[in-house]
Amino acid sequence: MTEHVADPSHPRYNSLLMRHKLEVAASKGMLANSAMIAHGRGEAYDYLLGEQTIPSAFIATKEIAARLLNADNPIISLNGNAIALAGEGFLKIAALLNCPIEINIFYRTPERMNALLSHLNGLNEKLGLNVTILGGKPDAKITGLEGPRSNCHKNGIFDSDVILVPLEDGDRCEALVNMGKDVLVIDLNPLSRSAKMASVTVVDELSRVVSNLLEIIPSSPVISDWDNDECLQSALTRIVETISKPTK
Ligand code: PTJ
Repeated sequence: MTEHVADPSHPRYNSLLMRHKLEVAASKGMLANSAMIAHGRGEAYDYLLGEQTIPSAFIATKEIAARLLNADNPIISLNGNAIALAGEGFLKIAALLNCPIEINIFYRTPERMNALLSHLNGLNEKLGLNVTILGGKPDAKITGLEGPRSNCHKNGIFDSDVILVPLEDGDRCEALVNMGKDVLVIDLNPLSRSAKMASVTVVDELSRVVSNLLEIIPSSPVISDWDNDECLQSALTRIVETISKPTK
């Protein structure tokens, strides 16, 4: 990144860097018009969580790593925001898991798909990886969903048994669960429909989750007896604690 964003000593440096990544991605036509609004909602929750990985989110990240490692056909489904914020990291995770990435966006246009495919393919080449990137030629539909957001690849999302979906929309999450898949969601909002519908929800900022996954996956974690409601409750408890702390 050549353009000066802010001094790394700035207290909100990470937040400014992420916003800048989204601005750059928007200028390349990669993002939905409402991408910044979605990000802003995430920032608000992140503020309330202390802008850090809370212990329950770290445990949830271990659980998703274990489930992805244990899957027969794991897949990572990425949208515009996820690719803009952490495209490189997701490619490295896919390489570790030896699984494909499928670009699957809510606001699907051929122009956005081309911009996202060429961005991820460029990163794949730059990193010297050989991750299969799907999404360009969908030949199947997510059962029970209408419109372009149901388009998917038969040898990708459709046939997967375990799917990692950062920033998923509630309807699609529900449809994927109804297809019998193990649906692993990353969402800063513990109250969202996706967070509540998922098999495992990591309530954490997706770039932090990516860094954590890159550390955790090589340690081969094992699947636990998972209680997702308890995990969501821990995040809500943390938010309540933040709000009720007296201001200095
Ligand atoms: O690229 P597309 O077409 O698939 O469109 C993507 C957006 C994000 C515009 C679309 O999916 C959307 O409108 O999303 P929502 O319904 O606003 O939901 C976004 C959810 O992600 C919210 O619950 C946010 O709290 C959460 N979120 C936003 N940024 C992050 C995040 N969670 C984790 N990490 C983030 N960086």
